[in-house]
Amino acid sequence: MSATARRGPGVRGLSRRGFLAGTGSVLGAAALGGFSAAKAAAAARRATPIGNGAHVQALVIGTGYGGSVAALRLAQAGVAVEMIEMGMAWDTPGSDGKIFCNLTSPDQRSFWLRTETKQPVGYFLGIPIDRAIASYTGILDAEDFAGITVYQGRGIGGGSLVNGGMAVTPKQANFGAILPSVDPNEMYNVYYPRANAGLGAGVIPNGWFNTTQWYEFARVGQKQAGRSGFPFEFVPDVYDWNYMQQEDAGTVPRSALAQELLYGNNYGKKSLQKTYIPAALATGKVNISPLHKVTSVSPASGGGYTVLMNQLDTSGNVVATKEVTADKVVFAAGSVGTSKLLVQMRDTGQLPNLNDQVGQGWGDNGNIMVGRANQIWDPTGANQSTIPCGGIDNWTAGGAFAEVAPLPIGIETWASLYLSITRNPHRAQFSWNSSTQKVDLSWQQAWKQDGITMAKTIFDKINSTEGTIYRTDLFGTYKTWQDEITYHPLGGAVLNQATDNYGRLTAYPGLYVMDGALIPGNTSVNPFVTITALAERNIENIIANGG
Ligand code: FAE
Repeated sequence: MSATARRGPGVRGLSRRGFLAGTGSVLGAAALGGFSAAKAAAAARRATPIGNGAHVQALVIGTGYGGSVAALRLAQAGVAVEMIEMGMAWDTPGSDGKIFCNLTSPDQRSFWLRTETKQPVGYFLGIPIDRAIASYTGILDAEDFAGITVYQGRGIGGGSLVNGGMAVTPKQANFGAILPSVDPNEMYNVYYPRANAGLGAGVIPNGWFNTTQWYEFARVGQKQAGRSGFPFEFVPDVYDWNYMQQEDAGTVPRSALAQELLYGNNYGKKSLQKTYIPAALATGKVNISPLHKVTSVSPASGGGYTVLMNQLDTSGNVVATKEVTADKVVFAAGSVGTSKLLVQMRDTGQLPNLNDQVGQGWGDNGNIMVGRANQIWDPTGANQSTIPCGGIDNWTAGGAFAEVAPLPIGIETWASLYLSITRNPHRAQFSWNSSTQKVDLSWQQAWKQDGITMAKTIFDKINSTEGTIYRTDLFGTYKTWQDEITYHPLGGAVLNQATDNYGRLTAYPGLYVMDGALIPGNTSVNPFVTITALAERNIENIIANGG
């Protein structure tokens, strides 16, 4: 009997409350095939950690978008699935009664194994605002490479725990440049709609947008875009907009309206913890082990694959090492996590036949942040929702799509903040460094200049129309552009290059890539809808063809 069958399915260490809180599970039930919340809760109650020596049918590394889609669809097809997640379960309230901390009071829960926060907007009035925290397996990882810091979510739900929830489908005209080997009709007729329904994406109600104090920052962004001749586009988000209006009315606990940004969201956001993951659990075929980090995958002598992992405590110490075997392994550890594992496995001889495209084609989705200083008569509001709702589209003419981002610090700043996605053409590669025994990334900070030039096609124009200037106090002292980070790592195991056209690592039957690593560096908009839709497409093909 398999270890899975012996233990019964569940979420190791997850409570019923953590997975079924909020309104998202209702939507998930409708969109994901009528899963039973009661069944998911029962699965969560039966949970125990994966055992050393277990044999599993399918092992999924990572619980972000790609991993959650793969687990749900495999389980619905009758396959027993073990999900392995290096981060925490995020289902237990801290001493303040909340699972997640907020932006202005970050504590140990905020960052993954750091002794000081590393906030993307790390200065105010040119003064550093990072603060000391206890080292802990917190929710946001700021992973440093030589030329860039890559922000990623850690925990069950991956990036969905920390992101802004902007659920943006790229314009179909741009799709050919994003995933050239994928049939766009199939994506736009089947898989994007399936992904958006499963994720629970929706647009802010217009009447409320126009009147609420919480979106004054976005209305200023809209007005200024229009005055400079740029379209401002409302974009869907997975936040429950009805819930946010109740927050405004004071009838429910606040989350988006309580400065919850970057470090998790306690109530209104439909993260994967409220959609795909409980739907997967409700099948009765899925188990999840949090605080387990996969370190190696190699062919097993009797067939299938040997997977090694470290079980961690909340200080990041290894408390157990485990060896399991799996018939199939799905790499869904995110662009960086999957690429690092595959490059290391190839170059240290565990998976030597992975091709030379593995590790290539990595990009930052052209991310660039900037702030503008508005005129005194254009305040952006002391009270700002943490959830963005629109962007400025200048992709075709200038290569930039700028999300109008909040700066919810509770005081009037007169600042407009933007996260731009640009058509930055540079691509980096991952490589194994035998002297440090780590995987390096060849990205250079200077490459961000192309993104800055593209973002300036929007903001130079707006500054000129408005008679305003850039803020130089948010990312350093006299530093205009945040050119040291990305929120959107993409690539490293590109579809139809490192894998076949559906994510199979063909040199090793039964190994698949299912996450942002498949996308070659840019999606023209925020990426998680495309990652989800592509995973829906790929796993359907893999299941239909028997793996
Ligand atoms: P991801 O969600 O990162 O999941 C990978 C999972 O694998 C994580 O839970 C890892 O902890 C886990 N993992 C990694 N290595 C291992 C290992 N060795 N063993 C076990 N587990 C492992 O991957 N995108 C949007 O579309 N809209 C937004 O509004 C948006 N805002 C963002 C804001 C922030 C601050 C950040 C950081 C990202 C944002 N993103 C946004 C990006 C989005 O969250 C990201 O593209 C997806 O989460 C990537 O999905 P994957 O499935 O590739």
